[in-house]
Parts: sequence; C-alpha cells; structure tokens
Amino acid sequence: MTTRRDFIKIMALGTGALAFSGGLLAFATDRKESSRPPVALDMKTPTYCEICFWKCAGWAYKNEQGELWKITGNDDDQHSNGRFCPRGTGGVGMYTDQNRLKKPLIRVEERGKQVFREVSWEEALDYTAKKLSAVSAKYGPEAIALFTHGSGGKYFGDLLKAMGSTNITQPSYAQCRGPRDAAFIATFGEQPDSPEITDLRDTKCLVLIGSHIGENMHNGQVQEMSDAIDKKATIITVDPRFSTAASKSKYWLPIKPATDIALLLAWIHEIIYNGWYDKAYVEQYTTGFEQLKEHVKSYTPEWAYGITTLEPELIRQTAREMSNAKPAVIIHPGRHVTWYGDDTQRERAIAILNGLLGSWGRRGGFYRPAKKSVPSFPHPEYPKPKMTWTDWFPGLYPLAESPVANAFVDASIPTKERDAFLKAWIVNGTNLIFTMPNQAHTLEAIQALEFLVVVDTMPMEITGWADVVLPECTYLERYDSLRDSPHRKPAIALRMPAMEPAWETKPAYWMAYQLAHRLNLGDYFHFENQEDYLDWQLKQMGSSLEELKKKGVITWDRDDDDLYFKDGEKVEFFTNSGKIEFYSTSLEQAGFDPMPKYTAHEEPPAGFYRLIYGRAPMHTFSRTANNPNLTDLMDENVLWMNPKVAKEWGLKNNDPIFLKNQDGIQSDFAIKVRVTERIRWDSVYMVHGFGHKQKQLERSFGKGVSDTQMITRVKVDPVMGGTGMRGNFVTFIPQVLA
Ligand SMILES: Nc1nc2c(c(=O)[nH]1)N[C@H]1C(S)=C(S)[C@@H](COP(=O)(O)OP(=O)(O)OC[C@H]3O[C@@H](n4cnc5c(=O)[nH]c(N)nc54)[C@H](O)[C@@H]3O)O[C@H]1N2
Ligand SMILES: Nc1nc2c(c(=O)[nH]1)N[C@H]1C(S)=C(S)[C@@H](COP(=O)(O)OP(=O)(O)OC[C@H]3O[C@@H](n4cnc5c(=O)[nH]c(N)nc54)[C@H](O)[C@@H]3O)O[C@H]1N2
Ligand code: SF4
Ligand SMILES: [Mo]
Repeated sequence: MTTRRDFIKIMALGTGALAFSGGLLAFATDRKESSRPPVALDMKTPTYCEICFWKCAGWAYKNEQGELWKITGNDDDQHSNGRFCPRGTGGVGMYTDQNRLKKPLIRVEERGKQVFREVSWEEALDYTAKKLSAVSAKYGPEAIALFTHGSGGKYFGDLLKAMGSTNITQPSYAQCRGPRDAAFIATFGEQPDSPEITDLRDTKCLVLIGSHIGENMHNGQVQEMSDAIDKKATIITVDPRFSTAASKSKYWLPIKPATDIALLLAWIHEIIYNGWYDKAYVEQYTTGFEQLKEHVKSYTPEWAYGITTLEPELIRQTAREMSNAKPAVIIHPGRHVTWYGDDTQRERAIAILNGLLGSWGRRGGFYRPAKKSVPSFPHPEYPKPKMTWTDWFPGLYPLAESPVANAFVDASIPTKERDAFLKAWIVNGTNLIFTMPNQAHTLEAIQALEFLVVVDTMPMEITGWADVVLPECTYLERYDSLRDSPHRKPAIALRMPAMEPAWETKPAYWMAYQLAHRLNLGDYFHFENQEDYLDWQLKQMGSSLEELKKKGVITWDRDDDDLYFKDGEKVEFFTNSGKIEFYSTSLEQAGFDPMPKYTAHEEPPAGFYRLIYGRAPMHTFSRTANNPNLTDLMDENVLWMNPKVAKEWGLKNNDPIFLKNQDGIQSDFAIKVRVTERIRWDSVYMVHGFGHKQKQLERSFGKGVSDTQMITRVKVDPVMGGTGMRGNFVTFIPQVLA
C-alpha cells in the first residue's frame, strides 16, 4: 500500500532520484517547521513563495554569516501546512543565481539584437516615463497594455489605470485556467479558484482528467491528495501518459488524446440512465436535467469506445465508482486546460458531472471558500478609458470574464484595414516568448510596437526583445502585497525582504511609484514605502506590520459555519436561472452549444506524433530552468516515446534528436529520447520550459527543446479565447542527419 509519505517521496523522486539535497528531503520526509530547533527571530523572515502561484507562506532563514540559508513552510499556512515543495525550497537559487539581471538596460541596436547599454535607474525611469507619455499623447493611454504574471502586476496595473488604460492581461487566463473558469461560471455561477476549492482531503473518489497532480506540484493539493490516498479514496486518472498520479490510481484510463469529451458524455449517460446521480440535489439545485438526459441518450460507453479507445466496461465501472462515492467525489476541473480549442465545452462536461453527483458545496467535493478583504488606500478616481480590450474585436470571445492575452497580441499587429490598437507593452514577470503559443506571431507583434519595457529578474527570451529592461529583485529581497487568497478559512500572509536587494535590483512597487511620480500621477501612489502602506492596511484590519513580521500568517475563523451546503439549504447560484445550469443559458445566448458535444480533432499524419507536455516536480515553466539548486535536480527535458515508436525509428534511450513540426519548424536544439511504456504510441511528451535560447542563461542555454517552439498551430476557443496548444504534431530528425 502506498502511504502519504511514499506518495510525496515518489513525486519528489520523479526524475532525478539520486540528486537529492537536504532541502528536498525535508519535504519528502514530511518534516515540519515545529520539529526544527528554534531560530533567533532576526535570522528568520516571513515570506510567501513566488516560484509558482500557489503562494505558500513560509520562512526564509539566514545562517550565522548572514547568508540566505534555507526556506521552509509556515505551520499556520493552509497553502503549505508547514512544508514547501522542491521548487519552493529551491527558491534560494533564485536569489543566488549569478546570471540574474543586475542593472537597468536600454537597447542601443535593433530590437532583438540584444545590444544594451547599462544605465542608472534615473536614466532608465526617465526614459521609460518619456516613452510611455509619448505613446499616450499620440494614441491615447489605451494604446498601452500590461502583460503580467506575478506580484508586481498589481503596482504596474495601478500605474496603468492611473494613466487611463485598463488593458491588463495575464497569460494565466487564456493560456491556462480560462476555459475552466468560464465553464464553471456558466454552470455554477462561480469558478473553482486558486487554490482550487476542491475538498481533496475528504474525498472518496478523485477523477483527474489530464490534471497531473504530483508532477503539477501545487503544494496543499498534493498533500491533500496524499491524505485521500491514505484514506483509501479511489483515484481515477484519465491521461494518455502513465503520470505519477496514474501510478497511484485504482484506474488508469489511457485515453486517446483530444477525445475526453466523448468519455465525459458517456459517463454522464451512464450516470443518468442508471439513475446513479444525486436525485435530491439535482431536483433542488439544478435546471436542464431533462434536456441533458435527451442530449446524452446515444452517448453510450460503446459509442465512446470507438472514439477514446477505452473499453466500455472500464467506462461503466468508473462511472459506478464515482456514483458510489457521491457526493464526496471530485471530477477535478484541472488548471492548465487550454488544450484543443473546445476546452470550455470539455470543462462544461466536467462541471455537469460534478453537478449530477452533487459534489459542489459538499464535503469531499467542492467547499465554499472564505477570504479576508484587504483595504486599499483611497485614491482619486481613475480616468475612464475610451476603449478597452473588448472593443477591439466586437463579439469575439463573449464569455471571457478576464482579458485574453492572445487578443492583446493580435491587437498589436496592424492589418490592411486598421492600425494596431496597442503600441506599447509593459511586461512584468512573464516570459511571453515561451508562454504564448506561435512564437512568430508574438514576435511580429513585438516588432510592431513603439515601446516595450520588460520587468524581470533574469535575462530571459522576452528581455532580449525589450527597449528597456528593469531588473527586479527577487521575492526574497522585497515586500509585496499581502496574500489574501481564499481558502477554507480567511487568512493573510506577509512577504518581507530576507535579504537586501542584490546588485542594482529594485522591487516593482518602487519602480511603479517612481514612474507614477515622473508621469504626474503621484496622487495615485500615496505611500513611498511599501512598509508604510502594509502597516496602514494591517492597522485597518486590527493588526500591524509588527505582528505580521512575527507570525507571517494570520488565519481567522469563518464568520459562519458554511463550508458546505447544509441539508436542504436554499442556495442561490450566480447563474441566469439562479440554479446549477446543465443547459447553459449564457452559452446559448452567446450562440454556442448549450450542452457539450463531441467533435473530432485532427489526427497526426503518418510519421508524426501528437506533442503533449506538462510539468516536472522540480521546475516551474521556464522561470526555474536556470535555477542553480533546481538544475542540480533536472537540467534538461527529455522526449517520452513509446517503445514501439522507438523501434520503428531505431532510437534508444538518450539518443539526441531534433524535432520538426507539421509546419516545418525545426527545434533549435536536440532533445534526448526516453523510451517508455508510460506513453501511448500516438503521442510524445516533454516538460515545458526548457530549450532556452538566451546565452546569458549559462545553466539552461541549449538544454532540451522548447515545446512552445513546436506549438505553431493554435486552436482558439471561440467561447472565451483560450489558446488550444495540443493540436501540434512532431516528427524526428536523428541528430546525425541534422
Ligand atoms: N508551450 C506552453 N506554453 C504555456 C504553458 C505550457 O505548459 N506550455 N503553460 C501555460 C500556463 S499554465 C501558464 S500559467 C503560463 C505561465 O507563464 P509565465 O508565468 O510567463 O511563465 P515563465 O516562463 O515562468 O515566465 C516567468 C517570467 O517571470 C520572470 N520572473 C520570475 N520571478 C519574477 C519576479 O519576482 N519578478 C519579475 N518581474 N519577474 C519574475 C522569469 O524570469 C520569467 O521571465 O504559461 C502558459 N504557456
Ligand atoms: N511542478 C510544477 N507544478 C506546477 C506548475 C509548474 O510549472 N511546475 N505550474 C502550475 C500551473 S500554473 C498549472 S496551470 C498547473 C498545470 O497542471 P495541470 O492542470 O495538471 O496540467 P494539465 O495540462 O492538465 O496536465 C498535463 C497532463 O495532461 C496530459 N494530457 C495531454 N493531453 C491529454 C488529453 O488529450 N487528455 C487527457 N486526459 N490528458 C492529456 C499529459 O500527459 C499530462 O500528464 O500546474 C501547476 N503546478
Ligand atoms: S507549491 Fe512550491 S513553488 Fe508553488 S508556491 Fe508552494 S512551495 Fe512555492
Ligand atoms: Mo497555469
């Protein structure tokens, strides 16, 4: 039997089994903060992690020499429960990386040639303010956009709003969670949030559609899944690849990629026609059941078998398992769900299944989150923009409730009929060259810009294209906004500097403040020091910065005992009908299928394989690929390949090959083959974030292949604009021939 401890070990061992450092073992062996010897307070500062967006709260420790020593979880934190994942522990390497950006830079040669001059902050900020003013004067402030992923987005967002533009976008919407959020809002009137409101610790049955928890290392979620395994929950994993989660599952469904909607419809069919749904719940809370029943009539497991390659008996049995566990069952909404362009509809099928089984608002299903609201300091009203992103392409992506980053890229490219809507970008903490699919398209947009300023900590691909590079200090060297994410109990967490900013790096807050004052927008930025602002906010909340510095986290009890719906409780859902909508009126009104349908997707041509991708436990996207601590554990990605395919191509483990995609794009670098039964023969798999082209990244340059480079074909979801990225196919060029 696999215990929680084994599961965590297995995950951490994922790839580089022998390369363990003490820090990782702290996670793998479940050692908690309280079991460590006490440390003097001035050696220990509170932080929350920025290596990924789970935002675990923890402590950064210094050693006796005053050097940054280690980072661990905060026991009082619901996101981490006192433990950090390998990446969070490896956050130290983010600070120590000698390849970091050190000084502000201004471009002196053609864009992209990467010839920069080191300048003072004074010059960099004056120049940036001058350029932003010029674009604003010529085209209006609405021609400036912010792309952001991470804490600094708040400050640059405030700056932009003060200028008169609300064009602020995060790739964590249309390249990540967007379709799921749109689908759950259409069904339940609410989205599953971050951290997800999945009640994993008490679930009896967890169904993972692709979602690869264990490689996807979102901390609390991994821990709760381990608890569920210990408590003998049934895990059902649907994945063309035998993922870490699949290896812990009672059922692995090695589905043919791109066919999940067929499986979901067959499950819905089985659950309805066998009467396996939660009748009282469906009766009280939902609408559209009869239409749904009619809609799925012909979607039998036998029908789905022909599409998914999954045995009808397996489909039936797994539907039965879900039903036996109801309502303590979770069909996990996933997180990165921009796969095939019909993703909102796949997510709708997932939402409907949860609705049928009565898991929304129930113990072991989805809980009701609670959040502490942090007050903002009053400021003059923001000017009203004349145009926002929804005006660029009227009618497009009607159910997008967040700005769509790819629409921003499209709007930056002039066409025969119109000029570009966007002329300047502020890019904060997002490596757009690796993050947005279709690199040529992203570069076309960048080349058309009049001004591009990039705020980053590392010399990444995106900084190479900037006109101005503003080097931010890492999260270990700065204050940031209070973390106020929703969870079971409302809580806040503090991030404060453990170290002085290295070299000439500065926090984003300071940059935004300085720019605001140069742009005569000082009234919107009242506090020169973030410390003063945080103290003001905390005092409004009955605490103080002093208190938070000691505790790191404050958690409150919920106002009401309402984590789950009470028996028979009257619930008003934020949908058009006030009910859980199996038949979606908002989709129908927008001209889309009100109930999900299966449509076939293109298959790989002969000699090509579908490129699928995912996460490794010890890395986050492209941001950690150069981290000295984490490259020790994994320094390149490999290409998973079925033995049958390897045999056909005469390839064996570790053979380096180049890849070429369906559009003739060849990878810049080679990737090593990993022959494994753990993947279907029609697909190949790699971890996202490798294959860096920036020479300044000394540890990661040329290591492995960038999945993004191979993703030139994008299937955009018409409902909310998500960029489906898994309709790309690759063939192999063994290195000797390349
Ligand atoms: N091909 C492909 N594309 C994808 C994905 C995929 O799996 N494959 N995943 C998608 C998903 S789910 C998401 S959420 C997005 C993620 O997209 P991003 O968040 O853009 O991912 P990264 O590549 O890590 O880029 C982060 C950038 O922020 C910088 N950075 C790190 N810390 C800081 C900081 O403290 N301050 C500042 N200013 N900068 C910092 C890093 O150096 C790096 O340049 O990508 C999406 N795009
Ligand atoms: N270690 C680590 N953890 C992370 C991150 C990280 O960078 N590193 N990033 C975080 C972020 S922002 C996100 S959004 C999440 C992403 O994590 P998830 O939401 O779990 O991402 P997915 O894209 O669902 O998962 C990829 C899995 O989908 C499988 N797959 C591919 N095609 C198909 C298909 O057609 N059908 C099915 N059923 N499965 C398929 C792949 O084999 C792979 O196992 O991870 C988060 N956690
Ligand atoms: S899951 Fe890991 S990387 Fe993400 S915030 Fe938590 S400790 Fe940091
Ligand atoms: Mo994501």
